[in-house]
Amino acid sequence: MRKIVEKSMLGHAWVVADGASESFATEDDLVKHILIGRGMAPEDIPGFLNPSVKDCMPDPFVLRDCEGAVHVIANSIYSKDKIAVYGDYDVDGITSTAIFVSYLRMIGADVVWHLPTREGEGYGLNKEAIQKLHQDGVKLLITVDCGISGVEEVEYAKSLGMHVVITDHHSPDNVLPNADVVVNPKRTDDDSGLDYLAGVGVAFLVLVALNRELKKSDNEEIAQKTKFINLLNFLDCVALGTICDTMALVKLNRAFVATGLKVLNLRQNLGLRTLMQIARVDKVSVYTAGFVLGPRLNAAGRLDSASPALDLLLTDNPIVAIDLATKLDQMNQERINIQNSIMLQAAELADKCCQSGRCSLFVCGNNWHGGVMGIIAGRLKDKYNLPACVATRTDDVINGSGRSIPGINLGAIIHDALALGLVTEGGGHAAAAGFSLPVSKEDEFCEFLEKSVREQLNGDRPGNDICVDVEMDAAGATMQLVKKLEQMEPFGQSNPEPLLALHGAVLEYATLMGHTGAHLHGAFRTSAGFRLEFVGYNLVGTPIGDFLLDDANINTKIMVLGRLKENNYNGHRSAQLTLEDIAR
Ligand SMILES: [Mn+2]
Repeated sequence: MRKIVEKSMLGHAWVVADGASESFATEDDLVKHILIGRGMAPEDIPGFLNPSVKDCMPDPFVLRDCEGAVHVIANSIYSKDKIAVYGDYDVDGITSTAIFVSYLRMIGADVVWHLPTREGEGYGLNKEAIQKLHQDGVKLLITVDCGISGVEEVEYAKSLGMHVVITDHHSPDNVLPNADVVVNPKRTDDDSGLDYLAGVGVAFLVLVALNRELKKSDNEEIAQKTKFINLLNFLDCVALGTICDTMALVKLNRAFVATGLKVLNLRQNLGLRTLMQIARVDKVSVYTAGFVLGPRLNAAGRLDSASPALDLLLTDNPIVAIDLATKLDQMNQERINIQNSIMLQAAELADKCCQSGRCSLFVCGNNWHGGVMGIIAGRLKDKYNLPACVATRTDDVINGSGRSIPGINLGAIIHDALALGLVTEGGGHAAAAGFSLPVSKEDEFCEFLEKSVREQLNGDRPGNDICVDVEMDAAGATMQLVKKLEQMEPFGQSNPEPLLALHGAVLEYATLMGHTGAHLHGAFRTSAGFRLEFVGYNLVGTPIGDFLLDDANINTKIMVLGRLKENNYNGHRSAQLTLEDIAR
């Protein structure tokens, strides 16, 4: 890594990967340089630039026990058993349930579903729900995006005589549930290399395998039905779940999302089409999937039950779709209001926490709404660049959610805390985790979190360096460059939009933008003599905002850091820099 700026206005060092900054003969090479600078092997680049499900799709049987799952499910279908799909209240869980239920309905199976409530039931399998399903005559229980830690619950379902197929992508504990079959790429004995899939990605692969099996079936009626099924149509849901679960958009995930966005934009799913209309989404991108559609699908589960979101994905009635989409839109607004009021309190506590010199944040309030803990933890993590846990205290119990920064495995910390008895329930991934503990353990947990984070940091403070993809003259920031960089789409987790450090930008003007007074826009002049327009979100009140809005700095030559996008203003297309930092 080569340092190009020691200390920017926001206090960061800017570094570029060696090799990424070499002069490039053509712009094609620029994209290649960026990818190599990000650590990609040259031979992987062509596949990356042309993501196709056909090329990336493995035989689903590479997933450990996928074959077994297909047999158990197919047998239930042949015997006309009642099947329950058991999911989760977040977008990944809802979309997983939607594709499984849709498929089983298409094939003519007798299928019901269950999504637990966040507050009443909590994440994962629970015995009350299993008992209810059993009473309703369910013979086969299929979990999606959950189930891997339900050892006791699976035991219970088996004792009632149910068959159980687990499909999940969460990290297993030491003991796997004693289900008929467990499909989970994170099983230690699974060597598919597909551990980066979302729950909906795992569910999709099982469906691909199941469909292939049923096609060959002796049962004419079922084999006939498979002829009318095109599983690629489910990729709208697969893309949504993968994006909203913030999975890395690499390999098969990248192909799922690239193709899934196309399916989303065909607007085949009535519910999603209606939600797009109500949310005024013209074209779905990773951004709109993650920040416009996702929050609306999540909103119901945050406030109450996620069922309306699943109903929306499954409905074929336009009146019902409008009704549900409107309801989700309103619930999302309600969620934002709740979140904003809690955010004010949480930010104050986090400030104190941070001033004490901690490397981890733990903030807890009385009777905060549990459904927004994860979102607030994410905001605090971004603001302070520290792993953040946000929790609500109700009676004697604390329930919380955490979000972590690269390099700190929060899921492992929660697992350790569970093993030590500091939390009563908990689990998660490196970047996100959830937990519950008694109030009496609050201080001890808070200290354990700090100690564990410090151990993982190994004496460092979380990195303050910004990795730049390309260092170049501002004169190169043109529409041609934007078009080249678009080859790297879809952007998202593990594939951010390229970050450019541009030399020789001369400030022409800057002014406030929008009604909140937090954003800026303006223009730089470049050595080529043209204007490069910029926008800066939430920069007012920062050293950058102060610099740009000071007329004394007009005509000053600076280095600017940002991402280049196409700006379409009344049909006039131009390259526009989303400004993130400045160096003198
Ligand atoms: Mn998930």
